[in-house]
Amino acid sequence: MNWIDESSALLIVDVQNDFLPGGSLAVHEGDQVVPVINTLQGNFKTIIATQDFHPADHGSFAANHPGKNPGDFIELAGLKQILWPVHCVQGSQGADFHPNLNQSHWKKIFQKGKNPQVDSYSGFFDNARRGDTGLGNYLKSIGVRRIFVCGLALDYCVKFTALDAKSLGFDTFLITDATRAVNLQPKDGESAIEEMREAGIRIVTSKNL
Ligand code: VGL
Ligand code: ZN
Repeated sequence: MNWIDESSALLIVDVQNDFLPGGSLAVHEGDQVVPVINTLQGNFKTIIATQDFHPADHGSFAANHPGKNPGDFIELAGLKQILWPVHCVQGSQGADFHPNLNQSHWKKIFQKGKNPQVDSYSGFFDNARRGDTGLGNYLKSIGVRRIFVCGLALDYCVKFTALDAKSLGFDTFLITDATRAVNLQPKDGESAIEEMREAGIRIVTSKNL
């Protein structure tokens, strides 16, 4: 109770059309986070969003690797990379935020995944931890110490964003009813929550904030 204080920020991860039902990388029930997040936004002074924003030639797209399919693995930036359907291409409707998501109080949007040579699940760093979006320094510069993470998808971008937030020293919370998992394997969402809990991230619901 009363977890939200003056130093708190709500971080809304990738609530974009391609991750919602009907999108190219649709997350089951992904649209159900929208009303929950809109209600949550009323409790925060600082609201930041991330946006997956790939060039069309991005190396994480199966379509850019002849003979490969979504779900196959390659090596990208020296890392094991799962291949995705084409999604969140810069300037496409799939990269836009859900039309009902209230954007009117957002302080800033941080885009990621713009380098075709490396994927970027976290809103802070690319997967090789070379590129930095500036999100961490920005949050520190405005006095944020506590971060509440929500959005899509729980087992990818939400998880890596929350783990990086924690590793950068922010007091980090995951809001479980404001996120949904891709679940390529049926338990991926549950495992992601367990991994976050073990890293010291607090697991909460929007009802007990
Ligand atoms: C995401 C896969 C590929 C996400 C982004 O937002 O969770 N997942 N790109
Ligand atoms: Zn992506």
